[in-house]
Amino acid sequence: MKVAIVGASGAVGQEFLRVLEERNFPLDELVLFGSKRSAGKKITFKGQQLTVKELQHNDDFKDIDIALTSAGGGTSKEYAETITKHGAVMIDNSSAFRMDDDVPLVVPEVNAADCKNAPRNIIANPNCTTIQMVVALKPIEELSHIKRVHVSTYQASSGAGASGMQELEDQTKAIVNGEDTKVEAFQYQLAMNLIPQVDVFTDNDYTKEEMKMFNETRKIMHSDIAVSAMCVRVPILRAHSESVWVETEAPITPVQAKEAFSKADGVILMDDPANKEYPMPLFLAGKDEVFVGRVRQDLANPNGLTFWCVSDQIKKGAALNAVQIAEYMIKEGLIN
Ligand code: 2RA
Repeated sequence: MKVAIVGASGAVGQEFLRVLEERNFPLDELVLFGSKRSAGKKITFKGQQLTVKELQHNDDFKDIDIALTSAGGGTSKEYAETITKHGAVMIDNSSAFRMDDDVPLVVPEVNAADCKNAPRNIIANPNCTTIQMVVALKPIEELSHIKRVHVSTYQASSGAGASGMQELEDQTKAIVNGEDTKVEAFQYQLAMNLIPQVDVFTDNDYTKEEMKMFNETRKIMHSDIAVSAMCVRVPILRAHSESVWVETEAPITPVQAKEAFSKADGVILMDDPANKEYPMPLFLAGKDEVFVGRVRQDLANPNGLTFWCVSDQIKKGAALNAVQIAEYMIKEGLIN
């Protein structure tokens, strides 16, 4: 099994390497690709030093079985044909193909079987905020169909990559030292602040990030579920948090919900208010799962339930989900 990583030097690209090693992914060879600027960079994988190759329109993907791509939507669109024309399966972390009818959008815990219908050899990895939410919604949907969701996100600086995390760290140090802060990765200073804008605004005054949660959730869950999101950037390094309110067709009790969460794939229930036990991003960065807590009846809706969830944006929100898609496809004989 020959695997390529496109965007190897980026935050998600680096996480691909960690996840592939951590899960002892069955590969015989790993090839790294990047921009002209990254070409020649040395990256260590399993004690072996690999050199990043410049991504070009050539036959470099001739013997590649799986290409994990995270280099921006423009690059994914430009190189999809070059990557897949010899038969490689492209698991793409960008938003380029997520809403294409002939490209499955997959979270293995929710709709893994959709991988079986990928006529373009492209599988799209959903947006990080969508991934963690649908992993948590799946066990609720199995109890009673979810009609609508309201969600407020608390998104870490890692969403803007390594530069976003570095900017938050630098701003925090500058504030402590009484110095001016530099603002580049986000609309405003993030340290000591909350920014109610992730990505650009659309014509309905929702941001693109918020519309991703609306559109992607419906596609992944094959449902008419209506999602209204408020996506907020918060001064946290790399785990996203979400407050979620769901309305189901039939009422679900918190006891039923907690039992469902505790048995659900990819979910860890952390919910013991009496002992102040609930998920917090500070302690859950780097973990694989979606952590759920604060489960309770929605006082404002007899068919409503509310909960809180936390997950690592770079791991389950990007790299791990893509690798799990690859693992599923290998297990099902869709890649061999
Ligand atoms: C963010 N979900 O958090 C977007 C992109 N990763 O910024």
